[in-house]
Amino acid sequence: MPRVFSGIQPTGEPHLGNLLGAVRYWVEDQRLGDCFYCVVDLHALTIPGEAADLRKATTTMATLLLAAGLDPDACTLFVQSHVPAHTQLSWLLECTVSFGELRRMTQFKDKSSKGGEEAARAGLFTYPVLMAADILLYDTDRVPVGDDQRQHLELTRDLASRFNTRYGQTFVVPEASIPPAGRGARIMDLQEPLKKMSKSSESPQGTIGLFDDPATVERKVKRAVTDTDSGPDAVRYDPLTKPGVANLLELLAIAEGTGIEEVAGRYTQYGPLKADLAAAVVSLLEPIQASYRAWASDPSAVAEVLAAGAKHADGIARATLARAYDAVGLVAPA
Ligand code: AQP
Repeated sequence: MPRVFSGIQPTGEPHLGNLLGAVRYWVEDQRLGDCFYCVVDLHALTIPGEAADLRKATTTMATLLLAAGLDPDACTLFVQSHVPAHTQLSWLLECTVSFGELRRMTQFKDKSSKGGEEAARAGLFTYPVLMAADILLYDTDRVPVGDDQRQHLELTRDLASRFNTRYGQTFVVPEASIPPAGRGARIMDLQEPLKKMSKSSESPQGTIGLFDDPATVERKVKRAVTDTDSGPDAVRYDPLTKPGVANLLELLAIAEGTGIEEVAGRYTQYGPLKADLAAAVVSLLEPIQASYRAWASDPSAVAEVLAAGAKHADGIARATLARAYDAVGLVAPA
């Protein structure tokens, strides 16, 4: 069975992009591989936030992943900070990566652009290295992620190969598993369809949260930015010239489990497309929200899942870390 690893940051309310670009694939994969899924709470510290919010968001995210369909009997679900090897391996990889490589990471440029590089946390700069450690600790073959993580995955592969060349075979070099174009690789913001939907978006109206109620979903979809085209040809899938419409068509095709062209062929106007999309998203979210309420009513069950997950993950992560420590010449305690 291939080893699979992926993570999600508890940095705010998870959204449709997280679900369609990543989490639904995690659920599909969980019986096809030996899967490790992680709430990467240490990554959340790279941007400003309150301790109480992080505490709450971590539990919420883990609960939501269970509600979305992760089965603790089929996969390993845990919280990153519960397994100390993540930060320990990260240091070895910080001593493997170059400053120039980290400088080229577009997510750092994007996320530091608001407050400026001078004020950005050093952790925001080095976070791709911690992500590499997350992945490499589990001898991961495949990493299901959205398209925005492509560059970080390439860096992870480079670091694994470099480490292996320098110190001898230590890590498995993982493959990124990114959904094909049009199948959730990059769900766009409904208000700014040239930007990806994001938890930290400045346009909350453009982000459909997984906890949004039906009225909110309907409002956001109805107000989604399209264009002024009209006529029988207006509803067509063309992400380059009609990004807003293309995003709506992609969302509806995924929600219905049909093809984009088939969906596009059914409409000549944006109004009915939006109405059907809103209904499809509500149907997609309702069972997740119901399951969330059930899991959330039993926090100790969630805590038990996470404790068991961390125990299992810790055993594997320790073994990989010991191999890496030995490879670089660190002397084990007597
Ligand atoms: N818009 C998106 N479309 C498809 N996939 C997406 N992912 C995120 N946004 C989209 C994928 O979701 C997984 C978890 O992402 P993350 O929370 O770890 O971090 P992120 O990629 O930085 O996501 P956000 O929502 O934009 O969070 P913030 O605002 O905190 O940075 C990943 O596999 C990601 O590719």
